[in-house]
Amino acid sequence: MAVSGLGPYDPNNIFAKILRGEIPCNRVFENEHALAFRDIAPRAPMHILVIPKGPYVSFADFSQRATDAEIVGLTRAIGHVAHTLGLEEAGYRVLSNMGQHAGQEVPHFHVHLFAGRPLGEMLP
Ligand code: IU
Repeated sequence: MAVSGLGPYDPNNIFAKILRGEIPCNRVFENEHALAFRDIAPRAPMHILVIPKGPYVSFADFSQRATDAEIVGLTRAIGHVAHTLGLEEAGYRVLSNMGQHAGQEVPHFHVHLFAGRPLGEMLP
């Protein structure tokens, strides 16, 4: 599926390689449908990426093609990471860049989880 200039799913994108174990990541959680790992260039004290294990380019692609189980699996993974890392009391931000105008760089759907400092009113 081609959306917002991202093109069809590229099985050689960096997150696909992480999922196949070809490139290491700093893993924090994994379930049947999702993997969570620390962002390589953190923009907050806690900056974690949560990605589906399936081949989805973006949020648009994921929301249209993923199964209910995959959507639940990814959502629960985000909540589980935030809960187990103790982020709920001070708060955190969940964000996904979709396509060119949002600045999505990696063409495998991912959700950012930011925490560990006041994040301000604007997005990071
Ligand atoms: P974006 O929403 O597509 O802009 O976010 C991509 C993120 O992936 C960005 O925060 C990068 O620092 C991060 N990242 C990573 O964690 N590991 C990598 O090997 C690469 C990018 I390339």
